[in-house]
Order: sequence, then structure tokens, then C-alpha cells
Amino acid sequence: ASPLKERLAQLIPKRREEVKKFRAEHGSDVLGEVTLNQIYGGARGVPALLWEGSVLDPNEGIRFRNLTVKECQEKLPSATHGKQPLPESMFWLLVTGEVPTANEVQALSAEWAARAQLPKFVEDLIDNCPNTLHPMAQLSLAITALENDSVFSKAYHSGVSKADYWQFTYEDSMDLIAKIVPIAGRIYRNLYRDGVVAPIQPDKDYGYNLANVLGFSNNEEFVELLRLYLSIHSDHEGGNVSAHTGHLVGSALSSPFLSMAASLNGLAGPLHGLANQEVLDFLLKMKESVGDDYSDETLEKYLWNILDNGQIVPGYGHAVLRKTDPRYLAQRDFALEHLPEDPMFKLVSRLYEVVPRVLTKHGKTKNPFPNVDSHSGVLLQYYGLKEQTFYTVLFGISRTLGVMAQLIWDRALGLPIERPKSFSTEVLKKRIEKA
Ligand code: AMX
Repeated sequence: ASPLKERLAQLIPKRREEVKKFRAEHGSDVLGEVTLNQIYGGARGVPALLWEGSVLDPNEGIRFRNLTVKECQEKLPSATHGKQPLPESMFWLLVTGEVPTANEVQALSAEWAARAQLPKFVEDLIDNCPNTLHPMAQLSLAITALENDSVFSKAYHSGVSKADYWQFTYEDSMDLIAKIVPIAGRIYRNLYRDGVVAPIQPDKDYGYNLANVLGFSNNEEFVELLRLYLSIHSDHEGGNVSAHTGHLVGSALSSPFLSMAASLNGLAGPLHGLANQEVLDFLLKMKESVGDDYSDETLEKYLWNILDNGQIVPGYGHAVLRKTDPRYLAQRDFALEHLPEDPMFKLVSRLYEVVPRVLTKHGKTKNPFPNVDSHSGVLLQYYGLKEQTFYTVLFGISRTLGVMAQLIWDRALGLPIERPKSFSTEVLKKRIEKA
């Protein structure tokens, strides 16, 4: 039996009742209005989605089930000799809203390790990808292919009751979270190493096993970094492209595998999850150009060149955040503790002082401060994971935790197919004239 599934089975009936009552009492209450600019402007700020796992405050940053990043670091169980939250504990928190015990976390580690075996044809599929195919495209292909064993799809077609959909979503979600690790390992080892992937260790935690399939588990500091990384990238409320896409595709009752593959395809865009790859490209080019000269004058000149060319500064700005991302700060703290003298970290640190000033003067972006993607690359490259085209895959593994946690609730609450209303410019003009 799965302790998490048992806990969910207790929580779901209560939550269903709570939501039913809430809707019966307030179903017609108005939460906001929509302007024409929001329709043309990416629906920014339109209150339109349910997302239980986390809520984003523009100034404070993310809260996972009401806990800040710092509170998660303090309260969620960590590894025996570690201090970062275990991604297992973050998943438990996202799904249940509760801080798990060490035993509950251990049960999740064991369950994920036990489910990690890949179908042979999925291994062959990855092995047959040309090495020019971006790791995110390979990841998405492999996750789509896991559909072959979807218990949700089978249950749906065999006609199970809607009230039980969540159970099959749960089973697929757990398989997906487990199998994405050896999939990522295989992609990495095929593209950048000898193609040999270490087996999943049944008695080790998720972060360790990820480090192990990549070939880095002998460095405990790196394993801790991965645990932190996997925890803080997991969820960023529901409106961002990857979260919203997973939720949207799942609403058509596509399986968790098909929903997550779609989510990953969105994460692979340069304005979203690919930004971590773009940031390292940007830093390496900058380093090559400025050498050891990190003076204000040199850095500013370099940045203005980029902006004057009409390009963006990757890793800065955000659609919702208006202050420095606390996930950036958690990574900065990690760097200050473990690699304070690293020249690339020093460059990132200097940019933290210089970029906000330049972007503010440039006057376009609503948020001149760094986001999560601004920092992760330098940490990974310090420990030898230097292939930046792989970075978004790590983001994708983490984001799977948040998207799956919500998908389980989507089916538990019986949410319907998503279908917002759209208009053509002509119809909008007519409606505005009438108003
Ligand atoms: N550098 C230069 N210009 C920027 C900028 C940056 N880092 N961030 C925003 N701008 C520009 C926008 O391109 C836009 O210009 P336009 O009016 O000519 O179209 C203007 O400032 C206003 O944009 P905004 O309202 O502040 O941002 P947004 O909500 O439209 O977009 C985001 C948000 C993240 C896509 C944008 O800030 C950006 O492109 N940042 C760099 C890429 C990045 O770091 N993405 C990762 C975000 C986190 C994540 O999802 N993983």
C-alpha cells in the first residue's frame, strides 16, 4: 500500500464536500473583470484557474501550500546528513497540504525507486534519437511513449466511475515521477557520456538516484543541490505555461503522460524553462568578452549592447513577480556556502547588482530583478554538469511534481474540460461599441 494514496483517500472526500459547500454559497460571486488589454496581453492577471499546490505573491514570491521557500527548507524532512528539503517531502506537501514524517518520505523514496523500470521500447526510442535532437524534445517523446502503459487510459476506456479517476491518475503520476529519472539519465548519458546509465538504487532517495543516473552521485554536495533544485522548481502556481498546459490537456482526460509531455513542450520555450540554458550561454559569452573585468562600466556596456540589439537579458523579469525571486535567493545562499570563490558565481553576483539598474533605466520590463533561472546554471556547472542544453530537463523533472500533484486533484474534484471564451477583433470591436 502507498501511504500517500491512503492519506489522499482520507482527504479527498472532505475536500469535495468543502468545495461543494463553497460553490453552493459563493458560486456567483465576482472575482474580477477582464479588460481588452488583458485579452491581447496574455491574460496577465485574469483570475481564471484553480491551483491548490502553490500561490505566487508578486512581492514575496512563491508559497508552497502556504509555506515560503525558507519555511520549506526549515520544516520539510531532509536527507540524514543533509539540510535541503527532499523532493519527496515537497511532493507530499503539494499533494496533501501537510508536512510529511520522515517515514512517509522514506516510503515515497522506496515507491519511486520501485516504479522506475523503463519499457524496453522507450529505452530504444531514446537510443534512436539523433544527438542533434534537443534533450527536451527527447524527454517529451519518451514521456509521451509511456502512454503505452497508462492505467488511467485503460481504466477510462473500461468505463470506471468518474469518482475513481483520481486513483488511476495517481498511479500514472507515481510511475511518471519514477520513470522520468532513468529517462533523463539515459538522455544525458547518450548525448554527453558513454551511454551507460547506472541502475536506480532501491534504498536511496530521489535526488540521489537522479545524481546517480547522471553519473554524479559520488559528490554529496551535488546531491544536496539536486534535492534543493528539485524542490524549488516544482511548482509556481497554475498560470505559467508548463503548469497551465498540463492542467489544460489533462482536462480533456488525456492521461498524465500525455498531459505532462505537453507541459514539458511548453517548458522548453526560451521565455519559460529554457531560460536556464539561455542564461548559461549568456554568462559564458559575457565571461569570454569581459574576462576578469567585472567593473560596473564593462558589465553595463555589455548589457546595453544586448538591449540595444533588441535582445532580452535572460533570467531577469517575470510575468507575476515584482521582486527578486526567493528561489534565486535560496540558490544564492547555497552558492555563498559552497562556492563563494567561483568566478562564474562572482559574475552572477555582480550582475545581481548591475542588471536591475540597467533594466530599470531601459524602462521596459515591469520587473528588473532575477528569477529562478538566473542562478541554477552556475551551480550545476561548478559541479561538472556543464552541458547547458540539458538544464531544462532538470527543471522538467521538478515541474512534474507540481503538475502531477494538481492533476490528481483535478480528477479528485471532477473538474470539467477547460474552455474559456475567445473572440475575433471584429467581434470585440462590436461588443465594445455596444458597451
Ligand atoms: N530583458 C529585456 N527586456 C525585458 C526583459 C528582460 N529580461 N523582461 C521583460 N522585458 C521587456 C519585454 O520583452 C517587454 O517588451 P515589449 O514591450 O517590447 O514586448 C517589456 O519588457 C514588458 O514585459 P513585462 O511585462 O515586464 O514581462 P512579461 O510578463 O511580458 O514577460 C518574461 C515575462 C519572464 C517572459 C520576461 O521578463 C522575459 O522575457 N525575461 C527573460 C526570459 C526569462 O528569464 N524567462 C524565465 C522566466 C521564469 C520562468 O518561467 N522559468
